[in-house]
Amino acid sequence: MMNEGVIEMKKYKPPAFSPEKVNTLFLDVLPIIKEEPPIKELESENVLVVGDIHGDFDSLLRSLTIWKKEAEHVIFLGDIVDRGSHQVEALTTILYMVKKHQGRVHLLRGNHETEQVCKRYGFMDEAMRLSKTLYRNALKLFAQLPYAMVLNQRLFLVHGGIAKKEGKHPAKLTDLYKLQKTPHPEQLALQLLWNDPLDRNSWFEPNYFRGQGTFFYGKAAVEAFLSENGLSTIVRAHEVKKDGYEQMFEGKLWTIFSSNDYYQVMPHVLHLKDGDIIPVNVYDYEPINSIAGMVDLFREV
Ligand SMILES: [Mn+2]
Repeated sequence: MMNEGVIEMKKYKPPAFSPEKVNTLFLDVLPIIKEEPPIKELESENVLVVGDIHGDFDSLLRSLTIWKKEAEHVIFLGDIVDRGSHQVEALTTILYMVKKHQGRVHLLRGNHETEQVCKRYGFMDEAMRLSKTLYRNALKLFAQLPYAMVLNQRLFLVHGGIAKKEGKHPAKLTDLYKLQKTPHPEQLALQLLWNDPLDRNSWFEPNYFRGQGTFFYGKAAVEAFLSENGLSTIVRAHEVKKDGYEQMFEGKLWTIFSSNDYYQVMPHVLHLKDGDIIPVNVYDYEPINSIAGMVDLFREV
């Protein structure tokens, strides 16, 4: 079995959370998220990027610890919920940090932050067990999450990837700035959350693996998108990678995966510092007390 050490090590689990406290937080955070544009912009030379969490509370605490110790900002690329064992707790913890450290903790939308998907892969059941109101408020939050972020006018951060517009060409940033945040994202937004790269010198091809309206994008599409928008690199999540990360197209595209709860892989985060992109194994860090202790705020009494 791979990663034996990982399986034997201590995994941090949250206590039972109070549905009332969680719901109050969701209502507090909604106006903060609502104000954010569909495509966020950020300037910082010291950023931590976290890929899919999928209810892995332990990897989340470690990722937040890395951010606290090493970086100025932390950006979650979505897919916080579904599949794993502590989805409500993971979402609650991130939203608490969004509120407490406003402007330094950023959450983007993944394809699982959508009712159609989260009613099939676990989140609806887990949230409804706590409270129906809580589930409804989570959906309201999901509908207001930004689709992507442009970092330092150079990097494009997004859950799935670039979107096909007309003919073979990718949608430009100017197209994406016009997107509306909505419970059921329109075609271009949906592609940002769902599309996958394909290691070929191609443009776009139908993505039968993900379903109708989604595409694979190849190297030609990536290079066109980057040069047409004056960007250098795409950083995305959405696909499990056995090492926790992978680069493609001579480093022009990175995939990051930060969960160990569902797929037994080594979860990583990416440290974007002074122009470098550095993969960090989350198991190199033990959760610090100020991070591990904050879950008590939501403890059921
Ligand atoms: Mn995904």
